[in-house]
Amino acid sequence: MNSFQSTRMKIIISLLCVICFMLVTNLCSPIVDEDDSSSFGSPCLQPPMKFKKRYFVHNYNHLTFLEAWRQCHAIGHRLATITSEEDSQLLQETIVNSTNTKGPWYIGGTDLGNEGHFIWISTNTPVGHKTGYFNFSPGQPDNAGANEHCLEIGRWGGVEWNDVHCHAKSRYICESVSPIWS
Ligand SMILES: [Ca+2]
Repeated sequence: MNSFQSTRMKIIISLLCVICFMLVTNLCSPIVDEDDSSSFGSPCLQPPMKFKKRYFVHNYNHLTFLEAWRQCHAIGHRLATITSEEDSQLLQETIVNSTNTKGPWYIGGTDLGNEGHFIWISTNTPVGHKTGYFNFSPGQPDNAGANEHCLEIGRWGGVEWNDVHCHAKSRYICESVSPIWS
C-alpha cells in the first residue's frame, strides 16, 4: 500500500467513525430517571413505558421512620410511595393479604426540614408531583405538637395518610418497582 492509498484508507476510516458516531448519538438518547425507577444501564435502551409496583408489608419489625427507610434499602426495596388511586388499591389488597391487617405502617413521605412540603424520600419527589394525588385522612396532616414530619397509613384503618412523629416505632411498608419493557 503506497502513501496515497494509506492516506485514503485513513480518511475512509475516519469518515466511517464519524458516521457511526452520528448514528449512535441519533439512535440513543440518554435515559432520564422519572419518578419510579433508577438508571436502566445502557443509554441505547429505550426507556420502559410502564412500571410494575409491588408493596411489601413488614409486620414483625417495629422501626423508626429512618430505620424503616434503611431497612427497605437493605433488602433491595424502598420505603413505599403512593402516587395514584391504583397504588392505594394495590396497597389495600396487599395489606389484606398480609399477616396482619392493622396498622399503622410507615410509608415514605416526610416534610422533615420543610414543614408542610412533603416529599417521597424514596424518589426525592414532592408528594402529589405530576399526579396531584393526595390521600390524607380528614384533618391531616395536622403536625400535632409541631412535631409530626413522617407519614404513616392505617392508624384508623384503611390506607389514608397521617403525619406522625418520626421516632415512633412502627411497622412499615416497602415497595419494589420493576420496568415493563414493551
Ligand atoms: Ca397527624
